[in-house]
Amino acid sequence: MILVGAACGDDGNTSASDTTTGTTDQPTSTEPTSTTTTTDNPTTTTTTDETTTTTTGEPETTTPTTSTTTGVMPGDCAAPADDADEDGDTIANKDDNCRCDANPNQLDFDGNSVGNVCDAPLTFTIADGAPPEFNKLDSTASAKMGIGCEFPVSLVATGGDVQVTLDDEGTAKVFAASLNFADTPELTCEIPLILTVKLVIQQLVITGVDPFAVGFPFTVSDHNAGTLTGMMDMVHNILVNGILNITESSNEALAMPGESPLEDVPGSFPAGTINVANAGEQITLDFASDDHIVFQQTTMGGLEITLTGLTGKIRLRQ
Ligand SMILES: [Ca+2]
Ligand SMILES: [Ca+2]
Ligand SMILES: [Ca+2]
Repeated sequence: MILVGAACGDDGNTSASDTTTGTTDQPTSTEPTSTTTTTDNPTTTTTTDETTTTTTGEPETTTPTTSTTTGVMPGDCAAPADDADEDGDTIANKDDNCRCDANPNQLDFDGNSVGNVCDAPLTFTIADGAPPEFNKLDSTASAKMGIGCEFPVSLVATGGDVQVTLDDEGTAKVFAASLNFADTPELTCEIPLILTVKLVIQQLVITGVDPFAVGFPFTVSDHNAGTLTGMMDMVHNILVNGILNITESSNEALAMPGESPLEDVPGSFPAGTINVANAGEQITLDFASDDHIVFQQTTMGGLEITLTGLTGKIRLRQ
């Protein structure tokens, strides 16, 4: 859907908030707002859930969005609207909401007259003005060097987006395109008689590797519109990028290097729940795992940092 692309670009711009260096790629977002960040920027009209923006009223009416493209249906299909059945799904081309891909159930979750199978992925971005209890993942980091220590970490999501695809059987798959997190304040823990670890996690970005399935315990017809509530079926892989900045050691001989880049460090999200509400306008990722290992990284000095857990919600909107 075209709305998705536009919204995604705008939110990517604001989401960077205070990061000085362009952390992610997103080259397009530089021109209008540059440094205005998260204030209610008057120029852009994308703040849908604020109060009275012009675009709030039902972004998707029933048919007009696709009516402009007369002959060709989405999905790169040039089959004419005739009585033939191009994809053999028993639905004639003229009635088929996805002419070149078999979708006998004709499911259309977002009601845009294009079948799920032909829809572009639903893209959800970090919700504007989400309350603090959202967009925060609490976790625990540990530092090990023979003996270990632990300290709590609160990761605050500041941007990014997640995509959801639905098929004609009611199966959903979720893909974490990117999730950006604010830098953590300094975290300190002491490994007795060895060193004091002062750690700051900077420019943390989590990216999905593969879409992961979400199971919805309903019938197929329940997937056609409305609210979906499902469960991430299994732990799924992510990639972690960022910087572990270890700022101080109490033992000169074991002083750590100043920075330890995290670059494509394999990690994984714990299984959790997922909610897609209001015909796909909003999605909430709910993580609840106290002991799951998200990622591990060993610094040049041999100090192993482990991030475990992840409990909290990330709420996104389309
Ligand atoms: Ca057909
Ligand atoms: Ca079809
Ligand atoms: Ca659709």
